[in-house]
Amino acid sequence: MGMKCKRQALIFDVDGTLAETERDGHRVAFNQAFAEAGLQWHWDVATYGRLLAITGGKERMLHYWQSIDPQGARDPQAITTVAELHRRKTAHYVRLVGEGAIRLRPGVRRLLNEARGAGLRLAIATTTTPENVVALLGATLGRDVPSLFEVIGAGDIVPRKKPDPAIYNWVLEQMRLEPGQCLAFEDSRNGWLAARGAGLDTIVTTGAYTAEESFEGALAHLDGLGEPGELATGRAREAAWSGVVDLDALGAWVQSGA
Ligand code: XBP
Ligand code: MG
Repeated sequence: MGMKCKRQALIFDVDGTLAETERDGHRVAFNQAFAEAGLQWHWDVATYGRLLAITGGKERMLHYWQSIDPQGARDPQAITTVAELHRRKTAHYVRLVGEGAIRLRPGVRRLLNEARGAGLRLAIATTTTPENVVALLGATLGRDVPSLFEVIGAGDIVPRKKPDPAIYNWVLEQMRLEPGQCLAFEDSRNGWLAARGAGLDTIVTTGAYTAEESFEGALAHLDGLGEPGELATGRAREAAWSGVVDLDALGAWVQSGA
């Protein structure tokens, strides 16, 4: 089991890592919920990029509210308002991904298939709402999501979101695995800090919103997983690297660090 990459399990972030969900998925859904509620709030692409520093949709909305209307955001009703907005936002997001608005990033399906074929265990560790994960994976990978990922750690199941390591610790506990038996896949600094905090080696594949972030000490820091004819580039084990991230590549990186 897992001989090829010398680990037993791969743990994946969702937003930004499996798919570019933020700009055309979450952001659009937030704006639809705001408009529906009669709010003048609108998050353009650049504004949303800055707001991604705050992980979690409810936390992000409350932070934004505090920044534009500190007094209103202090009202005891604010938490309820945010929760209701978030329910609407989740419904919009689930509908959007169900309509096929979001595709998997290149190489994701290939690596998941290879890992499954090699008997590796797979899990999810994400900040987003569980319904969103099921909707996205259902729309992109097909219906049998629970049979592919044995553990899905998501949303409010832990009290503190990334960069806190809680969600990774929870997933490791559920799987009864030590961090050294697993590899994590992330796209953002907040996600990488969470994985690192849990003691996990991490492959970072940056995307539209995270290309400028820094990841010193990550096992690999690439622009994607790559596909034949569409190679990933970046650094692995601090050396320049270009190729397709497969179990052989992962095994070589783990090996050289052992
Ligand atoms: C993802 C997030 C999430 C989504 C919105 O971070 O921060 O908050 O933007 O999802 P990561 P919800 O990829 O590091 O897990 O609105 O469902 O919270
Ligand atoms: Mg992410």
